[in-house]
Amino acid sequence: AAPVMLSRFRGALVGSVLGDCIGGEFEGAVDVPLDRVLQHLGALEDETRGDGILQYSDDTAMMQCVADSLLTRMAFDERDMARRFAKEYNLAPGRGYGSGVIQVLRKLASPHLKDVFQPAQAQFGGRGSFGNGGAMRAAPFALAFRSRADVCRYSRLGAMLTHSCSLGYNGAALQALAVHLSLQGALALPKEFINKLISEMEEMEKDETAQLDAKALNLSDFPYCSRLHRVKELMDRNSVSIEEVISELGNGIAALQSVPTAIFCVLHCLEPRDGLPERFGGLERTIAYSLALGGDTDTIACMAGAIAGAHYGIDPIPQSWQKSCEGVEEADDLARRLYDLYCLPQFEE
Ligand code: F2R
Ligand code: MG
Ligand code: MG
Repeated sequence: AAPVMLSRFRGALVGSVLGDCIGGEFEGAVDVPLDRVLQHLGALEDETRGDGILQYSDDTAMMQCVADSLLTRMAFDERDMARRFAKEYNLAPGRGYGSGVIQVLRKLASPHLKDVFQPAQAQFGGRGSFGNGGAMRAAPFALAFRSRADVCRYSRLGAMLTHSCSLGYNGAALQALAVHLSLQGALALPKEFINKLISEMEEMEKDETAQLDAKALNLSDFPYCSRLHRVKELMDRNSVSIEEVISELGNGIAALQSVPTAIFCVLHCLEPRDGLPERFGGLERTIAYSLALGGDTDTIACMAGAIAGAHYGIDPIPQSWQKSCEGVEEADDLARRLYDLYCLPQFEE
């Protein structure tokens, strides 16, 4: 039976934290043999290791800030969200933040700052960041807003607090949309799921700024649509190697090289896959496969974990995995509270 909506909400945020914590082991690795991934996952079942042994990184720290802000303000409030990012960074600066975004977070801490979007706009010589830091924390927007238009609008604005390049904020909107559709059960029809994402991104990438950014970076006119078409092509193939996925979609720290990849991981792992244990459920397969790609594993697994968790719900996620990861209980609590908020009339269209 399809999971109920509350279970999907909990699965989304818990899946996101699991991907971050479990994926952190291989972040930056070039070659990750599947044996090593399975060994790492097998160790999660060792009850003598202690609870919360795998710590979360910037991905979860910022996702918690997004969720806390939406819950407290019961709306998108850019000043509140920016303040929470800055405070969280100040409290725990060692969570593995991107080297550029640190400058933004320091500026956001200033009580004299008038425009909270300005520090992000000054990044990279005024071009803004195209990193995946906006996308990695985007899932709560899909849990707070019912309409697709609001999910897009607010996930983009939330990302713009640190990522002013359109590749950065459009990547965040794509991730939030994927979680939104997954919550609605859209992954039951994978082809329609990817087609919906493509048509939404076509609208977003028509924008003049998006076209100019793509040109400045020597990319095709509709960079996300083009990657999503590649996802579709890979889905149609009987067998796909890890090397092909990396060369077609990427596994890097840029949003363009990681958000479509995370979406592919979820789609590819809807079915059992060679090399992955038969006892694994869909979310376990998705996280295992994300790790085997190497590169930005914590973030790709975090984004894939959120989309997959929204599809499968909380119930099939192994307790041993949940117990091994720091921040799972907090994520579960945030998801329950976001569900209550989602059910309120003022969040309806
Ligand atoms: N930072 C990391 N991992 C590095 C190692 C961490 C290690 N564990 C440790 O503790 O030492 N991971 C986290 O960063 C990613 C999200 O980054 P975010 O928030 O997008 O940051 P930033 O700095 O804005 O962008 C990341 C890098 O992308 C390049 N870049 C972005 N825009 C650019 C532009 N316009 N021109 C040129 N380069 C650009 C830069 O190299 C940035 O530093 C996640 O993986 C998260 O897990
Ligand atoms: Mg990280
Ligand atoms: Mg990362």
